[in-house]
Amino acid sequence: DPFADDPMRHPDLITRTLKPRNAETPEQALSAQFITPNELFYVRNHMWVPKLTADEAEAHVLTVELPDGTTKEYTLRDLKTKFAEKKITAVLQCSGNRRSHMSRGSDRATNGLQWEAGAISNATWEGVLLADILADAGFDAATVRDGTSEAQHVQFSGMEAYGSSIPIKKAVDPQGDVLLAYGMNGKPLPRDHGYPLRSIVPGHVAARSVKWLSHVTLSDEESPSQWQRKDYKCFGPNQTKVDWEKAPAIQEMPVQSAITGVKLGEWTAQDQSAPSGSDGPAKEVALNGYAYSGGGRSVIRVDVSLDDGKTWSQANLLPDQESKYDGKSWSWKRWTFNGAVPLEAFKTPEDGGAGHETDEDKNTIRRGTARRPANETTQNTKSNRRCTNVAIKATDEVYNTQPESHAATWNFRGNLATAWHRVQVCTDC
Ligand code: MTE
Ligand code: MO
Repeated sequence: DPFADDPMRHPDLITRTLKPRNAETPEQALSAQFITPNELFYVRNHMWVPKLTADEAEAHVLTVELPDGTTKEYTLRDLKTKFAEKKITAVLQCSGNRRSHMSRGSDRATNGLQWEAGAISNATWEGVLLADILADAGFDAATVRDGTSEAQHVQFSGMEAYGSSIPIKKAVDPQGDVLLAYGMNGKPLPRDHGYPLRSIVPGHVAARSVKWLSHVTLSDEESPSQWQRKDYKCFGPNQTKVDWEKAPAIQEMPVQSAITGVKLGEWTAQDQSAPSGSDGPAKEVALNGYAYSGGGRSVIRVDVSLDDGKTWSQANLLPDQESKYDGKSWSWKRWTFNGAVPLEAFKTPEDGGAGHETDEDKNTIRRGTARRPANETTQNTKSNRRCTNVAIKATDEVYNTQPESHAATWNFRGNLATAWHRVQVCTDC
């Protein structure tokens, strides 16, 4: 059993598969703090977890290979003692984050782990800049700027066989902040997150942040691995013939957001300033969640709709210390919203409403976007239960925003599920 030596995991992580271990951060922990605690950071492993003692870790060798085939070796000790340490607070998000929303929201299955909104986390990473190591190994970054570089890609290989690559431009960009990290939130990297060394590629899909890193290879080609060439790409919703070679590998992430908490409160007389303009009774609702965009683009606004997308208000972006690195923003933003859903927004399915709950408590919500078919009958006909969808979407600093429907961006691998996050809320009217 290659997984026999896998580490112990926190029981609150939501396990999707055990061997290899894939587990998401629970919703509450996504919004409870700006920095995700190490033990609740989501885990995405394609294989087993390499095991090194502390001594083996210090002696762990990173081999850097230049385009002419020459190599230079660095032990972890070398990296820690001979180069300036840099700390970067950055999100990692799997390309499959919210995949289950895409499957349910488009009524079309997708291949892959059916993540909810927890295949994303935020941490402060300690390490050395990849650009410093490449310079020390003898690579001249000026050749990238003047277009004479032989190397177009930096390939990363992990000890267990996983590999992927990033464009050389990102690797040598002084504002790229690509790290070779040995620390996570002030502690050595946990085994699940790459002990003793991993790459951290801020703003890019987490598949490029290679754990248990042992080789860095400069090449005119992308990593030959299946995870670079035959995975982590998107195709059109109705494209039947896919040409893996033609589609670019996902690198920078698009804008994303999710609702991680919903609480219904009392019935109140509605605030006159509500966008619906209604002054009838309304149900208090408190929402929270995260928003993030790739490429260092910061989220500038999160919009909330309490009536399934007809009218919108703005959420509060929390004053979390936003680490801006030369104008780049690698972290998520947390947001909160307090509002009231007007009575008339709650609909029964017969009204063409958002669905009909029969078997849950008053203040619970049903996750995702799945709607029951209109012709579905319900056992509990006495219920006055009415439902509506609350929805959110984020906009980043270049005014990219999230698409309305998953159907529009559906792809069979279920990558980059970034449609509005809709959550059904129900109450007895
Ligand atoms: N690196 C190695 N060596 N092996 C892996 O399976 N998975 C990748 C990336 N790096 C992976 C890897 C993927 S797809 C993701 S989403 C992130 O690691 C997850 O990082 P985490 O487990 O620290 O959250
Ligand atoms: Mo991933």
